[in-house]
Amino acid sequence: MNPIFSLPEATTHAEHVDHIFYGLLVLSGLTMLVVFALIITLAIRYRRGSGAKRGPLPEIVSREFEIGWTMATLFLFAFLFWWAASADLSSLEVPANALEIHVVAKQWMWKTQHPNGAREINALHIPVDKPVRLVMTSQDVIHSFFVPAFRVKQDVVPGREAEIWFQATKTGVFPLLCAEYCGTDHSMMRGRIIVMRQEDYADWLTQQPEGDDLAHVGAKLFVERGCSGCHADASKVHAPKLAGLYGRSVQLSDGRQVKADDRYIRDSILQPKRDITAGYEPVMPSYAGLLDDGEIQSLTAYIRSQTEKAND
Ligand code: HEC
Ligand SMILES: [Cu+2]
Repeated sequence: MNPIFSLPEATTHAEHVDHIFYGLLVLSGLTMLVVFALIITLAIRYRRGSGAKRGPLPEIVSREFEIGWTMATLFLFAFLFWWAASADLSSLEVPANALEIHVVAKQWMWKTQHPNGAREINALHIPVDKPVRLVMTSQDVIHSFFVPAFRVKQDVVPGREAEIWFQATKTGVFPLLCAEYCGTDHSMMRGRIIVMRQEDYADWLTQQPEGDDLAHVGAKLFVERGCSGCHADASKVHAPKLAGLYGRSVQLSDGRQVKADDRYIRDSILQPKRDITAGYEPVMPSYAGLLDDGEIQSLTAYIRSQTEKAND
């Protein structure tokens, strides 16, 4: 429990953020005390009519003292910068074993999907003491995924994928809010994060209707939207085979090498003319406006699953 605001500290990140917050609070408090103490003593000492000496400053402050205290404050502030930056940077490095959950924001709800396909609306069940990675996108306007107890706030922008991760340290139910004004019912765009014991989460998951997982939905789209017409093994069109693509480095026709990650695949689908794979003609049509973000996530999951199969 955070002693001042009685807001639970429910992730490892929250503890880190709070330490920095209290560190800064104490430091600012001390600075303020020193400043006020000086103002008050000097105001009394040099008040009108007092007998205090007002001649030129005596030369008591040595050069070493000046350099010393300048360096000390410099180091203090460099330390503060490092301390706060390291918390932010570690929140960017997702642990490899993190549970991947997809989140789609829309006016006015949060839709979440677990790796096995189970879906929820305005709710997210997660296991405690396990890193969880959220891959988030918006179907319409900018929303912001805000869980105060986790000290996590991430804008979710249409046309992009945002990623955050956290590791819950306490079981319980914590409010989820949208922190970006997104229209009439913005204030109703709320949900609950339910942190469960790991066994309970596993049980809960088996009780959910299976739902098609992303890769299955993607496999269907791959055929329905005509991708397979060019990319299938049997196709007559000269197009790259996508099995084994995910995570590999791709040689582009302009000589650059890029890694085939989620972003590359997304760009390949929406702006195929931008990065042309070496050895192929730029004949792939753009799917911008034809596929929504959820469909692109599904297609990406499908392409990734093909790679996992190829590697098995
Ligand atoms: C008209 C044939 C055609 C269709 C339809 C097509 N593609 Fe492509 N695709 C290509 C060709 C040719 C390339 C290689 C040239 C390039 O990079 O644009 C390519 C490249 C790609 C790449 C990058 C592959 C690599 O090795 O770097 C991805 C990913 C991809 N397509 C996915 C898709 C998806 C998903 C769909 C369906 C939504 C689709 N394509 C539909 C022809 C097609
Ligand atoms: Cu919103």
